[in-house]
Amino acid sequence: MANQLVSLTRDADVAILTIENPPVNALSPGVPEGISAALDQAGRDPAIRAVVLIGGGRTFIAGADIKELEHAAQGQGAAPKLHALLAQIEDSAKPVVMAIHGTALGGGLEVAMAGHYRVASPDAQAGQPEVNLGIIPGAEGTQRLPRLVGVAAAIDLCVSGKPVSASQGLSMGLIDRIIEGDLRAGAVTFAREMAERGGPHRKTRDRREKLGSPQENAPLFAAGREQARKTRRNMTAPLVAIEALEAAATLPFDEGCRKEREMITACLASDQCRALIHAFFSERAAAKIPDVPKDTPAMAVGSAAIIGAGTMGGGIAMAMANVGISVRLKDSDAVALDRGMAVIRKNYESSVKKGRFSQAVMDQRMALIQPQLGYEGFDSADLVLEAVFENLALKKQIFSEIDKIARPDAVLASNTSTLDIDQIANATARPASVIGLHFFSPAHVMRLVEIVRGKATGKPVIATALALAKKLKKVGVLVGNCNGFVGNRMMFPYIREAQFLVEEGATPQQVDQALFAWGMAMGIFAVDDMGGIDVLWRARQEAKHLEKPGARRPLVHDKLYEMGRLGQKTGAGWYRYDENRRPSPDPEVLALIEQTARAAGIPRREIATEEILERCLYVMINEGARILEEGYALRAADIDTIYLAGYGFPSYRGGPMWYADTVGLQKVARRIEEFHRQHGVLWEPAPLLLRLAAEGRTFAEYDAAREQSVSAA
Ligand code: 3H9
Repeated sequence: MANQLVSLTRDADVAILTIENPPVNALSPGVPEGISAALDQAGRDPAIRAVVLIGGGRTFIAGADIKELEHAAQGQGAAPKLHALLAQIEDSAKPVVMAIHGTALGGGLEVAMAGHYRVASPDAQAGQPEVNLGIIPGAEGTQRLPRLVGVAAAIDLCVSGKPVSASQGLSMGLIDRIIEGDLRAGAVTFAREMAERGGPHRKTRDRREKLGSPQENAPLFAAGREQARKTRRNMTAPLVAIEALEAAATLPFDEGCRKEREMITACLASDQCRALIHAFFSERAAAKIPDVPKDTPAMAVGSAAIIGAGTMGGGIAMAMANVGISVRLKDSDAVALDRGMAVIRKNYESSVKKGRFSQAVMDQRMALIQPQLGYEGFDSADLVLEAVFENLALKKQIFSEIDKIARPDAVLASNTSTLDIDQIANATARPASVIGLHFFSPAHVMRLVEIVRGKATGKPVIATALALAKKLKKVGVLVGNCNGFVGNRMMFPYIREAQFLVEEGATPQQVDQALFAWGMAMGIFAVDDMGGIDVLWRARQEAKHLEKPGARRPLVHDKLYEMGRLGQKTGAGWYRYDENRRPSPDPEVLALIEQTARAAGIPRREIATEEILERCLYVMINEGARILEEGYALRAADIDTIYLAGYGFPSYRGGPMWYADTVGLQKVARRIEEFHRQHGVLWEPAPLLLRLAAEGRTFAEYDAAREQSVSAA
């Protein structure tokens, strides 16, 4: 008998097994058993000649249940066991046709590959995203995939983790037919054709024709390892996946499977896996706001009006146009507007050149962006968004202007990265409509949007912002209104500490190299040069009133600003840049640092990598703990999501707060106390951190306890 998660129906001589495990038909406990029982039943029924396996709802199978994997990774259970099911499917005397719509991911694709045939809707996708969770395809995927698509394509799928479309799948041999129209009916017809054609129906495990020879494969595996090291720096799973694919190409199927099992077991027991699973669930948890339930009415934003055609305004306009939102892009300066539109055009042209989309798509997107000097059409936009530079007085003036023009129900958003959203909101007569939408540069690429909730921001406005982030394929994280919000508030002490380190004897490249090797996408000085020395300088001027009296201040940044060394855009900042924006250390800066330190009486010494890392990371974590306790972030996990999606923090370390948990809060607190003694007031330990450390708890446990108390309330 099938069960509640898998139903068995008939279309004459074809059995249809439908998985009903919303939302994504993960292979949770009961699903493999249900498939197995239904298959058994279909096998025994003489009237049945073929079987179709299909997903109910919006998708085929999105993979193993990641909750189960999480338990296994924490040593609290075993990984899901799918091997017996896969063998049963493959050994079925009646042809089994997998009918794929939505996504066949991870274990979902592995189940599909055990079928004798695969058909798919035109918009279906299939992939092995396990590396994103720090594991490898562990249900024989590394053994069947290269048998179907060849070694090169299998390496690419397993290392990139990116899915392929149905048509790509068709051309690589993963999909046998694309079904236009009704997938279920098409799959039944296909299954009947296969039954009529007669057996034996090919088993993927028996196929070797695409596995290649050791000589052919050696350069492919070498290139794959190179790809893994470049695109998945410091990550273990992609390299292990390649090893498993090597086993597929050289060993008999069963032996390859045995190796794969050992490998996934080791991956599951790794810190990287636990961190990446944390990152997966944290990203999804961010959309859940306790006092803004899912049914809060939200507006579907279809049109936007943006003020400011600079880097941010232009990038946001592209992000909107990319998902079909029409945009009015206003700049009061005609030259700036032309320049902004030229940058947008250039970005799109470069994407067309790289084959990311066609010229026709580019034309459509360009047509959605209407440049203008005035406010015409702003009275009909769903969303009005200000993206001028960080100056509170200017932003307040703009908000008072748009207050007079915008539709009464429009959302009024500021892209401020640090400023007080309440003061901005109070420049209007409708503060409930005002919210911060802090995009990150380049806004059409970076996934993070900090959604800043002011005192008066209405719940429907928050729901609209969250829905908009999802529509833009970005990660929206709700934060409170404090200087720098969450991301930049933690970034300020981080960059400040890095500067203290160079004043004390390190060099910018030594600091950057330590951070990069540890896993950061970029060193902090390189980030400052990219963002613009003037941008940080301006943010500091706006936040001068928040400086602690008597606290040490970095000394070199102001000098770089005064010298006009504004970073990449002027060819020089902390580094010197060539015409291709490649950085090199600049003796002038090193001399400036030394001279400044000497004049200020700061003794210089050798600084070890460990100290660089501890001071840069722990100062950030300490601020994160403060933010959490003050309620400006809802969860430690939200802080992690912000750092992973917007600040180049290595995903396999789970985010700053998760990383602190893995180091151990007692150790982190002890070091912060030591730094406090050595360096003074800026290192004052956050009370929450001290408390958790004393209680032997973690930030993750703190989140879980808060979640429980919220759901109990
Ligand atoms: C694997 O298969 C291992 C095997 O090789 C070996 C085993 C031995 N499990 O993302 P969404 C939840 S590894 C459990 O917002 P979308 C998600 O948490 C797995 N839950 O929707 C969320 O819950 P909530 C390989 C899952 O439409 C809800 O579904 N597979 C799973 O934007 C909606 O998710 C993957 O890595 C899961 N597998 O995107 C695929 N998937 O509403 C991971 C989703 O409570 N999943 N949930 O917050 C995805 O990439 C996206 O979720 C997907 C849908 C593209 C499917």
